[in-house]
Amino acid sequence: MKIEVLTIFPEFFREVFDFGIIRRARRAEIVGINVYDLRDFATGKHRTTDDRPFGGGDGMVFKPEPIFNAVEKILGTTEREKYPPRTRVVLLTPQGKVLKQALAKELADEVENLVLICGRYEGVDERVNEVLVTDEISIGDYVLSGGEPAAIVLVDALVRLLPNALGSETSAANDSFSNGLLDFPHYTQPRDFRGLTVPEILLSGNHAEIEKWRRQKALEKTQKVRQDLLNKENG
Ligand code: 9D3
Repeated sequence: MKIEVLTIFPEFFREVFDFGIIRRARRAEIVGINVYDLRDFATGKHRTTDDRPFGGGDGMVFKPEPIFNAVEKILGTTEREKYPPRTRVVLLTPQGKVLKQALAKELADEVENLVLICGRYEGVDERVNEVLVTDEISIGDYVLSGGEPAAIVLVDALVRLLPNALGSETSAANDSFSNGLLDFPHYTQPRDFRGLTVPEILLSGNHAEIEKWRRQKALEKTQKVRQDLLNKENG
């Protein structure tokens, strides 16, 4: 998968994509990530990327031109119908569809070229949506200062789902959420840490009973903090 990130804060991304699974996936050429400064695609004397909203109101709006120029440069066209196959242009926005594991899986499976537009200010000129954007995505119901942290979250969720991105020791199939439940509790050495002991069952060697215990704990935890996950429609 190739991922192109459009932002007015390219520095925001420099280090986050250079650690752990993402770093390894880049080195193995499982994913290629490029970050572009939208200002480089702005024209005019001041190369501004934003302006005041028509109709009035607070805040600023991203101008369409730098975003159109960047997409044209990256994809060779600004016509959705002429995008290369398996291309998605995603706008990270509070108005988007909320990211869930199923959407991450869909993108990981279906997309070869992913362009991420990070919004800022009060939003992006609607013509960007009308013409360029194939998907609007939010990462949840809380207010961020911009789309950049959301883009990082999306990239992380996607890259670990790409074939061979995880080491053979781990598997995305074992992840919390893939069975619709939260994870069970984990313990490691020492058996007695400051008088806090490890549940006996985990030391028993009885793998069938351990399995049962873990499933029960996962269910209890999910019931307690994420009742919504137990309703199938929300999976
Ligand atoms: C507080 C301002 N809001 C009402 C006028 C609008 C608003 C605009 C832009 C709120 C947040 C933002 C910046 N956020 C994002 O661009 C964003 C986001 C988010 O805030 N939450 C969850 N997912 C995302 S994806 C992009």
